[in-house]
Amino acid sequence: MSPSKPRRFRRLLLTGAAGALGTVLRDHLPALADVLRVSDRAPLGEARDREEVVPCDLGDAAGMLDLTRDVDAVVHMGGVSGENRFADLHHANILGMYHLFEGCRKNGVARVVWASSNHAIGFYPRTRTIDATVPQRPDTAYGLTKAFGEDLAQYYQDKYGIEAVSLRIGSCFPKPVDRRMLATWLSYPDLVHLVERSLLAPAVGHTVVFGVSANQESFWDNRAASALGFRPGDNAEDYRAEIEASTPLVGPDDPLVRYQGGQFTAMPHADDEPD
Ligand code: NAI
Ligand code: 15L
Repeated sequence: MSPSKPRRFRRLLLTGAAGALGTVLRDHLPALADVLRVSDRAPLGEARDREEVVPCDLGDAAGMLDLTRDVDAVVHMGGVSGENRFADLHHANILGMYHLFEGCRKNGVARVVWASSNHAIGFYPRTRTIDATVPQRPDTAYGLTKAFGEDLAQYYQDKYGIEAVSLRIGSCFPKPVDRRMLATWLSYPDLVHLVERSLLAPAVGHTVVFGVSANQESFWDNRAASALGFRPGDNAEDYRAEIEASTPLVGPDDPLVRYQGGQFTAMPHADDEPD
């Protein structure tokens, strides 16, 4: 984000600001807002210049109502970020999304950009190219909570006019580290660009997009993100030789290569007692 651009928002809220992606966005979102309000239940350190630090648990309805007050838009990265016990997923990803959107409704927040996940559609085979309009096929209880979040965002758009962009993020890491990520990787610079476009694009209604770089290998048709002005600059292909040299080739029935959600499709149910 260029610091020379005029700042578009008076106050932006960033949740999950202590997490991996929140930490990246915390460095860049100040270019867009006079004040960045950062929140998490984990420690966030001292407030930086033009920042407000407001700790909050997503499961705290009253806290979330306060957190969303006097905010123009939200970048919601907070939540349980992988397969987990349903009680924990329910607390952060289901109740948390509900509290967030209720806060936005009651406080008149115009737009929410939030981290859904490819695991909302993880059971599509890799042989099929899908766009963001296909029915959800969650691959885990985690993916199920992301599918719920997308439906919740649609509901609040249809009924209350809150705009939202649901980012079905692939694999957002400094670089791809396995063969699946040659297709699913989202670089940090492309994440920042996608969030910026999702905040600034006009009239998004509720838009679902894939959070993925311009990877040569791909099973996602991301025209919906292009329509927001997203022009990714990175390509996982640059890492192919390194990854193929360092990771084993697996057979065609291995979940890693059979389904878009990879190994998540084969994860045990987190609430089962271990044998
Ligand atoms: P992370 O686990 O590093 O960060 C999540 C943050 O949410 C943490 O700082 C955590 O303290 C906070 N959090 C969890 N439960 C909370 C609660 N009850 N109240 C308040 N804060 C709570 O995850 P990461 O990688 O930064 O991901 C951010 C978002 O993006 C998550 O929602 C994740 O599901 C989603 N995502 C990430 C992908 C990736 O490749 N990193 C891929 C797809 C989706
Ligand atoms: C996700 O949703 C997770 O948050 C992240 O840690 C990765 O596992 C990613 O999906 C992925 O599919 O690679």
